[in-house]
Amino acid sequence: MIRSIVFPRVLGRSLDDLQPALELLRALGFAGGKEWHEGGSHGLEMLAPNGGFEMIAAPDAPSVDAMIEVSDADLAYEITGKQNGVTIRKEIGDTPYGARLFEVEVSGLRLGFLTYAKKPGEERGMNAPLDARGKRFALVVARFNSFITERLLDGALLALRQCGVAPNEITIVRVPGSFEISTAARQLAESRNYHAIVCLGCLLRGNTFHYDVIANETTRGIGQSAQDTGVPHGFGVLTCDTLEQAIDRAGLKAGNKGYEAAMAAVEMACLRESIAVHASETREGAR
Ligand code: DLZ
Repeated sequence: MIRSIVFPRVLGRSLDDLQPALELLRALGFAGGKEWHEGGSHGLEMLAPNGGFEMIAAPDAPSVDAMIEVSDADLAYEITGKQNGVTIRKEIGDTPYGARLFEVEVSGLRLGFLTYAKKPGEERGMNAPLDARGKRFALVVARFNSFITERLLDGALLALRQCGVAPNEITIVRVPGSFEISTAARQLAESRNYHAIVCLGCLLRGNTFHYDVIANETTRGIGQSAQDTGVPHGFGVLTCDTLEQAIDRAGLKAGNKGYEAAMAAVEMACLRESIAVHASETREGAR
């Protein structure tokens, strides 16, 4: 049920209050994680190779000692209700950011439990745990529009870290442009060294026909590599009309597509294993 844990700390009322701590932690090598800015409040995660915490600036801040992500907050709430000595501080409910959340106090410890919005199909059928400990990943990153693709890379690395992938299990390969991604991805997939490949690029529509040709070929090449080798490929190649759209999709308004592509790669790598186990169990059962 437990997915991850974050230690939120309210350090002030405005973003400026966070700057000294942010600068120190960055200087020491903490990586920036998820950020949110909502209704005058701000949250910034700082991640160590294992674990991290979230600094908050808010006029009326929630105060929990730890925020624990679970796979099903409603079920966790039900279980919590049967425990002795637990006071519910906040009833289970929806948050403005699409999560289900409740807060408790137990032995003087104030804990929040939350589940982010469920993906379609998550409740039924075969689900892969997003636990990629011990798995190896290769990331192919286009240098063209590197201003964007390096942000996609940051997002992808964050996702892999959150799924338990060790830094030495990650290989980063840079290629000139999106057109070259599939060639490198295929070679990496054929090496059988990786559980999944994450492809990151950014195609911006210019005034030429070139854009469509490269976009089609890049997509086809990556898809074909995935199908021919059977190795999952996360598709994190942005195809945008404007730079502004690309910026939004590389970490601002529309999330970070690199993060999403890496999460998809993790899920597919885990699912591939689950399907193989299920298939062999089904075969055994049929004997
Ligand atoms: C040539 C080209 C153009 C016009 N635009 C992009 C782009 O928006 N994004 C991208 O990743 N790459 C672009 N490229 C470069 C091609 O992908 C490729 O690297 C070159 O055509 C060399 O083969």
